Order: sequence, then C-alpha cells, then structure tokens
Amino acid sequence: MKFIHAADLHLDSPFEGLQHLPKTLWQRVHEAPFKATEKMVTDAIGQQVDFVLLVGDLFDRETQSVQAQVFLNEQLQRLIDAKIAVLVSFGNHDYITDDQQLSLPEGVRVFGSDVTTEMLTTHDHTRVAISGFSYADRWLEEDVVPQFPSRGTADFQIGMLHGAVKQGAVNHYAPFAVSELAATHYDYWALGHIHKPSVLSEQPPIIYAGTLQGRHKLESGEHGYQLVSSQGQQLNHQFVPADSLRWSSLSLTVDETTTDVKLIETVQAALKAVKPDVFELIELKLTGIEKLSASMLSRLNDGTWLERFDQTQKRTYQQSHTWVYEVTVAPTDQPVQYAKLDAAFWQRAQATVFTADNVEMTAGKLMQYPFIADHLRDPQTTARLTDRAKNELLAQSRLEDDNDADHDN
Ligand SMILES: [Mn+2]
Repeated sequence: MKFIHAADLHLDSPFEGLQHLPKTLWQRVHEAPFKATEKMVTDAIGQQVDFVLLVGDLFDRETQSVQAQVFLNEQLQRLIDAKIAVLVSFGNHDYITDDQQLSLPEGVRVFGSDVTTEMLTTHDHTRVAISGFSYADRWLEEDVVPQFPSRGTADFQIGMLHGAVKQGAVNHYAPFAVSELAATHYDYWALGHIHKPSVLSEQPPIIYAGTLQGRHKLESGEHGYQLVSSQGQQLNHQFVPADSLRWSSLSLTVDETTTDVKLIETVQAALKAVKPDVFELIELKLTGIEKLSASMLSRLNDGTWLERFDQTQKRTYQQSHTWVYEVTVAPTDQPVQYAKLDAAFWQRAQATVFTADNVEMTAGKLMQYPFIADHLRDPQTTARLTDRAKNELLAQSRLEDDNDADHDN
C-alpha cells in the first residue's frame, strides 16, 4: 500500500505585498501553489499510489475563484482517471457553507462536518479505513478526537485531522493532544493546519504534511508532502518537496564605509554564491546598522535603496534564481545613543507600549476576524513592530544630529 498525505494547498493565495515584483516573477509567485499541486498529482500518478489524502485548506478562502475551482477539478480528475482514490476534508480556510456547494469530480470522497469513516481496498488487497471530518465554520473549538471511531478490523486505520495541539485557554482549531491521538491505536494520523512540515510522533506516525508551497517569509524552507508506504504492518513515510519557490534570508553586516553602490555589489556577490536549486525569495537582513550614515540608514528604512537595487536585480534574477523582496535592518543589541531620547525612557516605553494587550486593544473589533487575530497575537508581530520603531527612531535621531551639526557649522 502506498499513499500521499498532503494538506494546506491554499490555492488562490493573494500574495499581498509582492505586487511590485516584475510581472513574470509575480506570475511565477502567484502560480506557485498551483504548480506545487500539479507536481504532487504527477508524482502520485508516477508513484502509482493507492490514494491521496488532502487534509484541509485546499483553498485560501471560503469563496474560491472559478479558475482555482476548475484547476483543482482538473487535477483531481487526473487522479481519478489513474484509479487513485481521493479523500478530501475541508479546513478553517475553506470550511463548508450551506449556500455554497463546491462540486468536485465524481469519485472524490469528501468528508462532511461529522466524523465518518471511508473504507477502501487497495490494489494489493489491503483494507484501509480512513476517518475524518470537514469544518462547518472558520473556528472549531471542541476537541473532535473522541468522535473518531475505535480502531476497527481493517489492515490499516488512518485519521485525517485539520487542527492544532491544544495550548492555553483559547483554541480555535480542533484542539488535540498528541497522547490522545496515540491512544486511538490508529496506524497513521494525517494532520493539516500547521504549515511547517513536522513529525509530532514516529510511533505511530502523527505528522503535519505542511503547506505544499510556502507563501511568505514565515513559511520559509522546503515545502511538500508525505509519501507513505507499507512494509508489512509498518508504515514508512518520506517528505517529498513540491514547491517551486522558497522563502529564505541573507544576513550581511554593514559599516560606516557602506554606500548604496557598495551594498548593491556586496549583495550581488552574495547572491551569486547562493546558487539555489529552487527559486528563492530573499529577505536581506543587515546588521551593524548603528555604524551607517544617517542618509544611508533612512534610504534603507524607506525603501529607496531597495528600489535602486531592483533596477539591478531585474536584469539578473532570471539567471541567479533569487529575488530580494525586502530589507530589514536589525537593531543592534547594544543600547544605541538616541541624542534626543533618554535611553532609560525608551527601554520603559518599549516594555509598556509594545505588549500583546495594547496591540489587541488598538485592533478592537478587528480581532473578530481570525486572520487578523492570529497575526496580531503572534509574538513575532509585536517583535517586528518594536524593531521597526527602533529603526525609525534611530534614523530620526541621526537626521536630527546631522541637522544640528549643519547649524553648528
Ligand atoms: Mn492552512
């Protein structure tokens, strides 16, 4: 028996904030989730798997474009034509609504909002029971695991679950405990929802396939699916990349001698050395910024330098297979002298202003939208806000220093 476990295709992802990319590159980015899906299907046919499990968030939103629907139908039809069974559950992004019935090719088995079990017999006469459910809403706060049936008499029993490990008091996505899944004695738990591929347990395998295609810098590294095959009663799993572009970062140190042109040359040389096998979208991280001139620092902060660099990389990205989409200037760990700002005051302000509670209060009613709430509650969001404020303050105080110096002259 052989099968593919994939999840979080997120077809139709908007890729906001990347619209300034050259047109051909933007198209490549926008098409990446589609390409990854197509590759997974081609692999499934090539590998002659018995079935494919798609564990939620096939689409990025609960309403899909016609293009995305047609595409998914075509791909699933390729599987059906190749006599590969397809089992689909919908997640928190593409939950099933009453007024909108998505039509999938005949033969695709779709789980409803209650946990049910599908039986199938593979080409080598292995009997497999697969249990799962779909979200009926964007949030599912209850633990659904107790609804999964006890392990039956099939040769293998597999659970499909789009959810997150229970953490703290508030859990919106079918919260579960790993021990709870292990206690079901299922042979494999195919998880969806967390976009980073991760193995929560080897015995039994409890695995997040991760998103098929990383879509922003928090989804860096390789992305793909799990290819699982049986060896007796043992299930062996293997991660297979399916992504056509990857998010990564490049760290460089700058100093007082750094100029626009010099930095362009340094970055180009560093990119030449990268030689990626898959196209990389790169965040340039600069350290040592406290040594930069005020004007250089403000050109980095306001995007002027990157605009200039874009002119260079427009000519080279097709060969280098890289594109720098963002520059972040990492604030120094050393306390910086802000001429007009008391250091102790800044430290205190930083600790009291940039808290999760303040961010939440400022967002107010917007917090009812899960994608906003998830983003703002992410500790990395607060950390980025703080860094941004530090950089702006540093640039500001440098400019004021320069102005004062001009007056003194
Ligand atoms: Mn997802």
